[in-house]
Amino acid sequence: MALAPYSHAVAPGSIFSPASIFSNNIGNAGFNDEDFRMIDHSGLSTNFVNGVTDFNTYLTGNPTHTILSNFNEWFAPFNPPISPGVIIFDLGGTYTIDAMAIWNEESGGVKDIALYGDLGLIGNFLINSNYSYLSSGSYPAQVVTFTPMTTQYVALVMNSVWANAWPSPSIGELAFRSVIPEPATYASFLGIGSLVGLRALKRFKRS
Ligand SMILES: [Ca+2]
Repeated sequence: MALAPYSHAVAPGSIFSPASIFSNNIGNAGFNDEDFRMIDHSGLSTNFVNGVTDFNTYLTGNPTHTILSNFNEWFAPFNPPISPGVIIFDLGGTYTIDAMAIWNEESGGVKDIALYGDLGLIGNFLINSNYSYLSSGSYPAQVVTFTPMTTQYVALVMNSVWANAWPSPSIGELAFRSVIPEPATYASFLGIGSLVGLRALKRFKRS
């Protein structure tokens, strides 16, 4: 199953998944572990609505991801021949993002990653290992924040993984936060609105 590309309204500060996987240079382990398992909300303890649910509120509730891999997590083939692995996500439209929540798989999760958007490097990040969550049956999200970038595509470059060497990178789920406009944006908008209102009022008085 492939997720159809979509363009949707995204509320400021909301959480949303990429619409589709644009490319994946290291492939999938099997039919139960395809790459879209990390963008289809599978395995999450509580769900969210793309572009509607508030990112910060949702993450404050500590949503976790199951360690059961089948139909829930992406796994690359064992010992993928290409390094680094690069997965490019299509957000389904052009959005401004400033954070990513990642539920990093507990045994073969990614470690040192770089994110790139349409305008270049978003940032380099160390993603934690959640290996200790094997016994609990689920693992939490890690949130990384960065300078806002307006982009349609996000490339995730896997420079290293937590498991030994390069056996089988894996991610449970990831999603992004849309940017809340700066107060200055609101102020300028209100300024324009006031100016228009003033002109309308003057016209009204003249009539
Ligand atoms: Ca998942």
